[in-house]
Amino acid sequence: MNIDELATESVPEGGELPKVINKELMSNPDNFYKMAFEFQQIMMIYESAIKQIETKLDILNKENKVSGRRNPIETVKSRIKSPQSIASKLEKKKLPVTFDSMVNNLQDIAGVRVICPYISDIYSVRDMLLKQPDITLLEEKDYIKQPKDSGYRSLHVVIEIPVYLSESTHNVKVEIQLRTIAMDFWASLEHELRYKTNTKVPESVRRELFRVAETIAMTDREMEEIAIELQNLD
Ligand code: 0O2
Repeated sequence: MNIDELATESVPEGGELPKVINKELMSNPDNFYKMAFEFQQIMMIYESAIKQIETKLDILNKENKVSGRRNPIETVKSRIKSPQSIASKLEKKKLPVTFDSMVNNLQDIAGVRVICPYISDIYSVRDMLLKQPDITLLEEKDYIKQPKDSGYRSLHVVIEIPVYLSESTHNVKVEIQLRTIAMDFWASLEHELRYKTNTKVPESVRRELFRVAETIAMTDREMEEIAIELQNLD
């Protein structure tokens, strides 16, 4: 079966996600190819949504540059959630591991991380994005004002953006995590430490990580105060 034939085939609704090893799928190659093709199509739409957000952020950056203003965005990182992560998140939430289920229940298949120099930049970038008419805010979690028990800080917004294809339009959810360089430093290392540890992280280490997060948060606030002080000298 070639790819054009696959495109015209109707795919059964709510097919199982193609996991890396799935004996049932592997024993039926036609079924496997159909699902792999549908999965690829879905992921292409999520990738397009990410591209649109990246372009918007790039334009905002360029606008600030030509206006001679300080850049509120340090770095932008994007990722599409891997099939394994999608399947394990659905399983963890006791939801069906199907295409419909992942599209309807997961908000972070497309993820964009915006790293900003200062805390106030996070809220400026958020406002600049949400002002745009094709972006709809679905959910906001402010882990800066209310940090997680771990000490984790970031502003999470889930937005919806239309992706226009040749014959259809898809409203796609994208999770945007906005954080400072300091918050990102903590979150990246803490994530790696947890990932590398096979055993449960001891309570003493959790407390230590929390304490470091507090120190980092204080440094963030101090850096912002210094920046404001210098700005006022101009
Ligand atoms: P990955 O690989 O980063 O994508 P939900 O996603 O809404 O179903 P929840 O727990 O309400 O579940 O989501 P939340 O807490 O708003 O966001 C989850 C994401 O935030 C995580 O994604 C991490 O990226 C980040 N995050 C949340 N808490 C912590 C933390 O304590 N430490 C670090 N380093 N990151 C955190 P995933 O899905 O875990 O993984």
